[in-house]
Amino acid sequence: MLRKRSRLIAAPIAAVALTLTIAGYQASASGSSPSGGADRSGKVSEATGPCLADATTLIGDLDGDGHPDKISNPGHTGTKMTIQWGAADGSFGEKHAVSALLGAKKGEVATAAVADFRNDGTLDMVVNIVEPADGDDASTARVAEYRPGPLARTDLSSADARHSDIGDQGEAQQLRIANYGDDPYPDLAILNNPGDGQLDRDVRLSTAGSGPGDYDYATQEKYGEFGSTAEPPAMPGDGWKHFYKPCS
Ligand SMILES: [Ca+2]
Ligand SMILES: [Ca+2]
Repeated sequence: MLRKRSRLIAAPIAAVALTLTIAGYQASASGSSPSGGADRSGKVSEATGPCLADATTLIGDLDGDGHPDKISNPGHTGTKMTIQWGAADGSFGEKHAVSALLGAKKGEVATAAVADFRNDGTLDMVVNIVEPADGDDASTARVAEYRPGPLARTDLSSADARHSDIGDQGEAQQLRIANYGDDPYPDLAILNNPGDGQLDRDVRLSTAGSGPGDYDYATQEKYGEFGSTAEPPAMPGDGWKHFYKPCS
């Protein structure tokens, strides 16, 4: 099943990569400044769009000041994410733990995923903060939101934040970027503990207007996986790679 799907999406990915290459070439050919200083009318994000410094490090503007920031996501899990804000000279500041910026309290687990979920040129974030239950029943997230960029440096808030249902039916242990359906909108894979020893890969598909959508049974059947704490479901580790090319 998985093998069949990966074969089917190989050609579209190649096409997307080619398109990106052409777009990058046109951007440099038209003389856009790579520092992003001159043209602030939306061309900046094209010329300095997000890129991968390595498999777990995304370079892109998260706070909307026009300077790329460094987002590190060790292990792809979304639980150890750090951000270093970029300066005008291209350097990066000190590492801030996303959990601290989000205001996670003692005993809480903060999980985040960063991508341009609406593919509108701004990086966005999905956040989940939950205090895991110690019994069989899962607890509900204290904060579960989709936060379209740009985000505030101080607390990663967004003027357009909205509730996400990722924390309503279980404890999200991991949030990962995924590519389902091979469209330009990054999707979410959630390692979800719904209680009673179950551990599932839940999915949320993104659309142009709204970013990650709500739980949908048909989608879950198609892309999700049911597992247990003893046999956890497989989780994607290459989500960013589908949507962002290496920084050259
Ligand atoms: Ca920035
Ligand atoms: Ca966006």
